[in-house]
Amino acid sequence: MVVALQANYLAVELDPPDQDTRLLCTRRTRLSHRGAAVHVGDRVWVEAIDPQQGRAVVADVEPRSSWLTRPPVANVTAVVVAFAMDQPTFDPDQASRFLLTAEQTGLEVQVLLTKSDLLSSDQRQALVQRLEAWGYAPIAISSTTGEGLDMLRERLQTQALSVLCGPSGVGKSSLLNGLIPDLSLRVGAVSGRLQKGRHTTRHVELHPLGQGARVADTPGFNRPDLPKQVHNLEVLFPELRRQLEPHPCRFRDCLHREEPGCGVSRDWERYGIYRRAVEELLDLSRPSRGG
Ligand SMILES: Nc1nc2c(ncn2[C@@H]2O[C@H](COP(=O)(O)OP(=O)(O)O)[C@@H](O)[C@H]2O)c(=O)[nH]1
Ligand SMILES: [Mg+2]
Ligand SMILES: [Zn+2]
Repeated sequence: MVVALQANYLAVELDPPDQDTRLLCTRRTRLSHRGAAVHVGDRVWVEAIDPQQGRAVVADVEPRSSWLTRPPVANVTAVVVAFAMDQPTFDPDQASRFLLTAEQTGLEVQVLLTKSDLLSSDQRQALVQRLEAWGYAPIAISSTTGEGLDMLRERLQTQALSVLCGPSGVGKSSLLNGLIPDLSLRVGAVSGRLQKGRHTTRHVELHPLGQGARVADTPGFNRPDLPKQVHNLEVLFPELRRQLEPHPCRFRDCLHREEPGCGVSRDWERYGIYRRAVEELLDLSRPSRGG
């Protein structure tokens, strides 16, 4: 599996993960000629292995089972989305953009609420319940106190390849450092506004988490785009999905915007976020009126 891209080289680990099997690889020219891009997460065939130098050549790429564009990672099996309980303050709009992006993969989505040490237990519980009402089962976690780390490790170990995403500064790299003792990823300070947009995690790299499980830390970016298809939105909100599964709306192609007779309730926290997302996507798809 390709675990990192380093300039023109691919860092490849043999399966199952094992410390001593990392190979620095070039790629066969016919691979480049075929235009086959090789990405982190790809399963590849290597040849011309030089165990002394730890070198090899990538000869071919296996078909992908999934493909994430941002960050570019192949064969992801689960998406883990981290939000800070505080510092930075929980932002429901930003969180929803990350969650919609994660839901678009169709993969399992696990929510983490980080820096739980910064809130009182009442405040923590309120935030956990809020995310539960959104249809998630969040894990409250703190790299400072260690809360939730064991549960997270167990979850991740059941997944061949998890990707950890979320806004920058929420503590993703700190979490991985806590999970994988020898890792020492760079951790960024988030003091003040000047630090916004400064991302200390610059490349996607996969880290082993025991037998057959890997996790990727991802460079932070703070405002993912909305999904492109307005009619897909309803399936990307788990709490709306749950509402529609037993009682599908009787109108085909309904966008559930208070159309007379539409059965979708307005009584859920993110209804406003859903509505704004619908309007934004409809605006984008309208032909521009001059200018
Ligand atoms: N209070 C508290 N601070 C944390 C925790 N985890 C990370 N931090 C701090 O948050 C900042 C950003 O952490 P980092 O891991 O780089 O976040 P990333 O950008 O998501 O990778 C650093 O100053 C960390 O020391 C935590 O559990 N509790
Ligand atoms: Mg980081
Ligand atoms: Zn409807």
